[in-house]
Amino acid sequence: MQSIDQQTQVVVGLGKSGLSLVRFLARHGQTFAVADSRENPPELSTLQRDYPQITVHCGPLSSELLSAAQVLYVSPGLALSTPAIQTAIANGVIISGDIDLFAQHARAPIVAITGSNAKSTVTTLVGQMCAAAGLKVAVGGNLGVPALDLLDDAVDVYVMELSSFQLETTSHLQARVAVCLNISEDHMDRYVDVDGYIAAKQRVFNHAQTLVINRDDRPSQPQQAQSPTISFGLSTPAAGEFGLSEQEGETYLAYGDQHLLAVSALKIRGSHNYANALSALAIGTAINLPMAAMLSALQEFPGLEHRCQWLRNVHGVDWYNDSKATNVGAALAAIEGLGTGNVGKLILIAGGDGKGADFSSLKAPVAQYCRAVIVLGRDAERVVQALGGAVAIEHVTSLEEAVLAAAKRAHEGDSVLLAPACASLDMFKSFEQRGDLFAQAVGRLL
Ligand code: UMA
Ligand code: ADP
Repeated sequence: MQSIDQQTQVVVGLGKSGLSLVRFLARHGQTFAVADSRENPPELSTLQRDYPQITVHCGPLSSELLSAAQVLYVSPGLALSTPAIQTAIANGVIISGDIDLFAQHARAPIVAITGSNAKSTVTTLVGQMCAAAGLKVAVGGNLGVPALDLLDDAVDVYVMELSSFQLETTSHLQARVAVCLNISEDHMDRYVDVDGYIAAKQRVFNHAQTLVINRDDRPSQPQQAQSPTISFGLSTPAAGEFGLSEQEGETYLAYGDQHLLAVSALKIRGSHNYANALSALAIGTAINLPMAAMLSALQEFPGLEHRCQWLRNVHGVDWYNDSKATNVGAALAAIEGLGTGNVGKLILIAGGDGKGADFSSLKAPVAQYCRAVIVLGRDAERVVQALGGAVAIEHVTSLEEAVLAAAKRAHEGDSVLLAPACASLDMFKSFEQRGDLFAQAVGRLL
């Protein structure tokens, strides 16, 4: 057993990231301890089975242990404001995380993708573009495989989804390309104010070689850009920019004055998804992917499950599953994204665990694009209050009921959209379960 004062490094947190750190540090023959504030962290049994020699401290974090370290590798789920971590910082302990170590050991360029929404969609799409270009690509981070588990000298490019939590502990990213896709309020239970949240996201740009910038979204842009930038947005692009361009009644993805692909050729729907396609093209351009490979991947991309996913058409009504709209920004994007292109109206299904969010920004787009809103879940009444009579409202107590209510209210040409603007945890195990149950109920419609 190692004593506390021999430990110069402590892995704080024993979930997925913590275990990936343990594997990495052990593989490199390093001495370290592990601490987790939970009595029984998720990866404890794996650690005890595979690394019985490593000291683990479970239960309330000890300031003494953490302050005696030189470096803490803090897991993303733990706030840096945690008192024992703050004491360690005050004692001069260096704070780092898995992404820092990953970046220091990656031998291939890193594409770093953050933002409040669309990270998983764009990360997956860029990964598919790289594969279509014949590159050996590793995709992960906040999505899927933890960063350190991706390290492999045979990889040509890493495409990484990064959360604000991961970026907080990252000082050495130096991405080949960095993007913050968009900013809308989220995780306000973790940050003092929205500025703290934005500052964490903006760390993605630190020492990046090329910055990809959303020209429609000021808060997502770096304060000052010293590196070359490529912008994307829904307006007509200037030379060197990505945007949308109209010709003979058709809307095209465009690069400067070059029309690339009609949006009608995409499988992903809604103007927010056009922005996602444009951001992926900008990222791919920054790493010199051939345009033909990018466009072929883009045309094939069906989108991810539970993200504005088209399910079926029943009696002239399209049904969409956007269960991943767990915050107001994502729901707004879906309502506006589908609403603008639609001939009919939307029937919105919303509500759940609102995480203390302010729903008032839903009122105007709901009034403009929706025929009715079906509400359910713990914060249903808060959604109703925020909508302030903008549209017809119906309360239900289950998703099954919501589907039947929406089917009754929809007219031919309308779309029904599950975009709850809320987390699912008051009624479901996860947003995936909520989306699956919705899809099953829609599948049963005759
Ligand atoms: N926790 C404690 N005590 C500890 C350590 C953690 O109570 O000592 C709690 C945290 O408060 C949190 C939970 O344990 O509620 C998980 O935290 P973690 O840091 O151990 O999480 P990991 O299992 O390492 O998973 C993390 C990401 N999770 C979070 O950031 C909360 C995963 O993203 C990511 O896939 C994984 O690392 C690999 O990189 C998930 C996520 O929800 C998908 N991310 C958030 C999001 O997308 O909104 C940011
Ligand atoms: P993340 O990984 O950032 O959570 P996802 O790709 O999983 O991103 O999508 C999360 C939610 O954001 C989904 O509800 C999706 O429909 C919505 N969304 C997709 N693109 C955008 C966009 N450009 N702006 C805002 N919301 C978006």
